[in-house]
Amino acid sequence: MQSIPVDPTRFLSDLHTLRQFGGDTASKGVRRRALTEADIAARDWLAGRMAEAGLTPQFDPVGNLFGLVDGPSLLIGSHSDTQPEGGWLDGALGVIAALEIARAAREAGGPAISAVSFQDEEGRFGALTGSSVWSGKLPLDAADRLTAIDGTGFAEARGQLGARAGDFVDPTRFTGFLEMHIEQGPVLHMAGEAAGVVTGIVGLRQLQVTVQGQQNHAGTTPMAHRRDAFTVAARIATALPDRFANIVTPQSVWTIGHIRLHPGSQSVVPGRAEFSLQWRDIDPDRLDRMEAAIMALLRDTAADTGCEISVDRLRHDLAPMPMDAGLQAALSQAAEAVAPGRWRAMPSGALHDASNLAGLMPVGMLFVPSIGGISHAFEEDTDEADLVTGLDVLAKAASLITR
Ligand code: HGY
Ligand code: MN
Ligand code: MN
Repeated sequence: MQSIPVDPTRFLSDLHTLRQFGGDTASKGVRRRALTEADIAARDWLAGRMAEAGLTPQFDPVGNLFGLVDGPSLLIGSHSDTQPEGGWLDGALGVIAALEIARAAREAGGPAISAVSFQDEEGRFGALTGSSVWSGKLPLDAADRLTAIDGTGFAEARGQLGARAGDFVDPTRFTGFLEMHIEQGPVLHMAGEAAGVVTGIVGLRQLQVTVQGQQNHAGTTPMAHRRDAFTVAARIATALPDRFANIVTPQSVWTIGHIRLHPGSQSVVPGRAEFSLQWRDIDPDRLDRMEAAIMALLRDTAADTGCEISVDRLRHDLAPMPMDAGLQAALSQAAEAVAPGRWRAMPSGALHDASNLAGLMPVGMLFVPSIGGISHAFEEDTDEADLVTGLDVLAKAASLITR
């Protein structure tokens, strides 16, 4: 089967170079939050590698970085920003695989392949912010009102791009989108398999919940007289499993990932607790039922405790998104050719920029194994042989798709 003649050594070398930007000294992990100095420096390096590969680098107004070929092309890519304590492969793998395949395609005289690194996939400001704005799902003025946990505004942060920022790239120039990504879960690694052809990406919803109790003295306030905002927040967190019992499946997930107590002093009963509550599922109807259960729980808790409980939608909803059947077929054919019998079709419990592009063009995703299923942590890793296998599958699939 014909493929694009990729260079695994060059691919791995670029992957390890990208890891240096914001690299942790004691692990392979990375700190490269969206639009920080490390992120922008990494994108400047990437733009240089794109130019050396004969692609035309173009930053758009929100920091998405494209490596373009003239005319219609298949777009391949992911994101190069990370979580606060990120793994070296989350996003970066798909960006460097895109660079290598686009570069090798140009060296071979075709097919026409462009590359992209989207901005703020990891939600320092919103959720999949760069691809949400680019795909038209999030208006730029709404994105500019987003703020990071440290109070930095998105408008202020993207202003650091300075003269780099060009126009938005027209999505209609692309014939489809492929994203390779680490699985970030345990399935492939536990099964000893090399590749996952993604069938669909979960939907996500997220609320910012504020519990307003009564700030008070930690020594003189009897327990029965307290309206302790943290205790009420904890009560909500521990009540969720029961409220979800008849709604969720083993694939449904919910997370309280960030909580802030006011005033945050050891000798003060916290008067206010603000926490994020995120839930995900592949079924939109189940997302609705989970939301109804959450709102009922918040109402009941407010009535029982006398605390005021309010919610804000932290980010725009992300609907569950099926992957294109044709691209799934090409990825499956390529996986069977490269790793016969060592691949599977599977859903994605993680979000990806591919979700945002699915409404604009045919979209497909490919997973490679995560050792121990660990991700969003410095320990995230994948055997280099599996990285190269993934690159070979992706290159073959790209060759099939563009034939
Ligand atoms: O949260 C996610 O699923 C993605 O990895 N940012
Ligand atoms: Mn990612
Ligand atoms: Mn991630």
